[in-house]
Amino acid sequence: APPARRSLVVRAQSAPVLTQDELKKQAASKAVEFVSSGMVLGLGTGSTAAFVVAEIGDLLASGKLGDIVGVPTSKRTYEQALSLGIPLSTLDDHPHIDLAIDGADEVDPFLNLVKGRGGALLREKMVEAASDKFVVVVDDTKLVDGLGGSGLAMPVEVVQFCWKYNLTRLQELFKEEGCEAKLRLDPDGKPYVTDNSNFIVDLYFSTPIRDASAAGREISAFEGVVEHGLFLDMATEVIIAGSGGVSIKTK
Ligand code: ABF
Repeated sequence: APPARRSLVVRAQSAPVLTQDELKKQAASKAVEFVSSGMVLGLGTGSTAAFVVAEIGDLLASGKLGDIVGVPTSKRTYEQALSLGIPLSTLDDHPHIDLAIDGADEVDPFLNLVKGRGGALLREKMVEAASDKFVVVVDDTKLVDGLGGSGLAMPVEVVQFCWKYNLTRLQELFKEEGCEAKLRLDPDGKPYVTDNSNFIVDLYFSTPIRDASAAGREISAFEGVVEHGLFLDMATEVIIAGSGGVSIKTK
C-alpha cells in the first residue's frame, strides 16, 4: 500500500498584537544600533527613551559596548542612567554630542516634533541641539499631519514670576487656532515644577498650528518664556514602530 500522505496544514499566522510598550521597545532597540563605543550620547527622557537607556546599560554591562559618556536630559534620566552604571557628564564638560536619542509627543511628515509633555523640554532641546545626530523613537500613535493637531498639549516652559501674564499672552497669540492655555499641575493640584524650577503652560489647539516656525519665534520672543516644545528641523532620523513593523524616516 502506498505510504499515507502527510497532509500539510498551513494555518494563516496572524501577526501578534503588540502592546504600546512593546512597540516603544522595538523602536528603542533599533535606535541603539546607531550607538557605538567612544560616543558621547544625549540620553532622552520619557518611557520610550527609558527603554533606550536600559539597553545601553545592558550593552555596557555585557561588555558589548565600551567607553561611552551619557549626557542626561532630565533628573529622572540621570537617576536611571546612574543606577545602570552608565558614565555621565554634562554639556559644560561635553559640549559636542555625537548622538542623541529621545522620544517625542508628535511627529509631522517633515520630522518636526512636539516634545515636552514629559516636562523635560528645556534640557532636551539644549542637548539635542548640540548633537550631530538626533534620532527620535516613537510608536506610530505619535504621527500627526500637522503639529498641535493631536489635541494634546504643546508645552511652554515659563519662569514662575507672573506666569499668568504669560499664559494669557500665549492664549491670545494663538486665538485663531482656538488655543486654550493651562498651567500644568501635579497630581496633587500644585503647579508642576520643572528640573529648572520653572512652570509649564500647556497650549491646546483645536486646529494644527498654521506656521510652526513663526509660532516658535513668537513664543520665544515673550519675556519670561524659557523654551517651547516645538523641535523644528532638529531630528535627523525618526524610528517608528507600528503593527506593520519598524520603519526609519531620514531627513
Ligand atoms: C520625552 O518624553 C518628551 O519630549 C516627550 O514629551 C515624552 C515622550 O514620552 P513617551 O516616550 O513616554 O511617550 O521624550
